[in-house]
Amino acid sequence: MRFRMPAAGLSLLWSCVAAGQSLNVDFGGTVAPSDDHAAAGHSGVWNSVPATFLVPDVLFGLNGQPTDIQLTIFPAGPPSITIPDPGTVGDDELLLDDLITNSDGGFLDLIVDLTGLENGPYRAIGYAWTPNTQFATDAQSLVGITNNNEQLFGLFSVGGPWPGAIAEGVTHRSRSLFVVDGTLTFQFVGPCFGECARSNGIQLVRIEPTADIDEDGFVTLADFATFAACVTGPVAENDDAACAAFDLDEDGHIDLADFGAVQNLFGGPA
Ligand SMILES: [Ca+2]
Ligand SMILES: [Ca+2]
Ligand SMILES: [Ca+2]
Ligand SMILES: [Ca+2]
Repeated sequence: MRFRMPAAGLSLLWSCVAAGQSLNVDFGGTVAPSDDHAAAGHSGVWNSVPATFLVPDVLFGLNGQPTDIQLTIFPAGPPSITIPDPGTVGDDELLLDDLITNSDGGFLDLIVDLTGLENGPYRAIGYAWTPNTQFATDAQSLVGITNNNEQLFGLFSVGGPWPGAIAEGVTHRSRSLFVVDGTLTFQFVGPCFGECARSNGIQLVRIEPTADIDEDGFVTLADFATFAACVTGPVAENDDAACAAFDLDEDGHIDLADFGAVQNLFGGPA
């Protein structure tokens, strides 16, 4: 049996999220995906960044309200490119068939910095798909996402033929992490021995204390299955952002107090 979260609570959550800090950004081209395109994150307004040197002064949250988030891209200068892929259509095409690149900049990578974020847990998504028609289908880009408090975090490969839908490891990489100083950095490295780093877009999902780990709008056994692995006890700090949705009393620990609250959500609306 599934229980839907209270509608009023959900709309309140969404208004908080939007004022807070979930974000959709499409790179390349002039037409962004429609507002109901969730891709690998959440549906809502897509900001359009047509080229590395055309970053808007104001970025909008999922509900269209302005945010304090600032985005900078290095190197800024190379034009965006469009690489039509016969498989992608509609909103997938608007997101993935165009991209920003460092390809005539002579730099090893493409860096996208976000500042002005609320500190807290996020799921960050970086798209770096290589459309099939320009490069070999096994051409891989690399994506790294860091909170800038880490000296080094790994780069993970992205690429392959269009799988028919947006897919982790093929079109993008995602990572749950804590923002600790208001900043996040995406690093994209291309398959052309340094040059031709590219990105199709990025998404940020602010992780809220809803116990809805899989973000499907319901609190079910599927979410609860991961609770035990997330328990820190009342003393240790939760250092796994992917578990932060279980910290219902927002005290930094995931313990029996949260367990009781999760059970109440599981019971559906009062
Ligand atoms: Ca296409
Ligand atoms: Ca794009
Ligand atoms: Ca769920
Ligand atoms: Ca807690």
